[in-house]
Amino acid sequence: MDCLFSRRDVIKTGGMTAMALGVSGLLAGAHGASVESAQGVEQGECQQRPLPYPYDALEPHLDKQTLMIHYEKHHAGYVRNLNKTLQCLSAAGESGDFTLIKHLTGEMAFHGSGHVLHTLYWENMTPETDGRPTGKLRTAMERSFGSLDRFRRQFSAATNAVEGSGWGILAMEPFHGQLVVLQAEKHQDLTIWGVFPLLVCDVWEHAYYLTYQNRRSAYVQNFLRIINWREVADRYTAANRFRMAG
Ligand code: MN3
Repeated sequence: MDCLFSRRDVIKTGGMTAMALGVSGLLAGAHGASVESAQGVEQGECQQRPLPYPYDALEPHLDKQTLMIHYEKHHAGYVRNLNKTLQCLSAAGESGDFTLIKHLTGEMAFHGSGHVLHTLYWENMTPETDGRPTGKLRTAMERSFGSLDRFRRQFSAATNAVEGSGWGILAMEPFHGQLVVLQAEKHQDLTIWGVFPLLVCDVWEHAYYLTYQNRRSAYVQNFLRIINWREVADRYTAANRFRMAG
């Protein structure tokens, strides 16, 4: 079965390229075609990439137990359920029985988005942060938000205010080339179609509750201290290749 993050994606070609592949792979899975196999990627189930650092590497901001449970149980669960869903969609395509198509399509959006966002989340954090955005990413952030400080305040406010379980997301909107801050409820709701996520912060309680309990804003504040801005800049560079701005 084709899938959105197969083993080949571990060979990093830039975060956004992998994510763009992921989106095509997801669609390919839904339609039974095989985008990645056309590029030589082996067939197989969706897989998690290896965590790019040890479980305790982000302490004291994120504790070892939280990371372990989050990666091995929560993220892995989305991948497992995505694989099941893609198998069911493939079976539906073969049999022509689309009785469950509404359910399956919703499941694919939920688990597929969960898998994509967690993959981005692990890789946009680092124990060795480079401090702050630089270069073209910084220029774009200043253009879109006024200043880095205003970005920080908007991102924090939006992320803190996500209703229920969800994500805070810095994204590039390709039609106008603007950077935007979005909230995602669950994993898949409230997006602007076509945006490329550059920086994502998981605010499901499983991401922070062991250390922070109900203090989501303290978690978000510390999350912003462990950003891999180099990775975010790489995603921005890759996203710019998809700009549709006039
Ligand atoms: Mn999570």
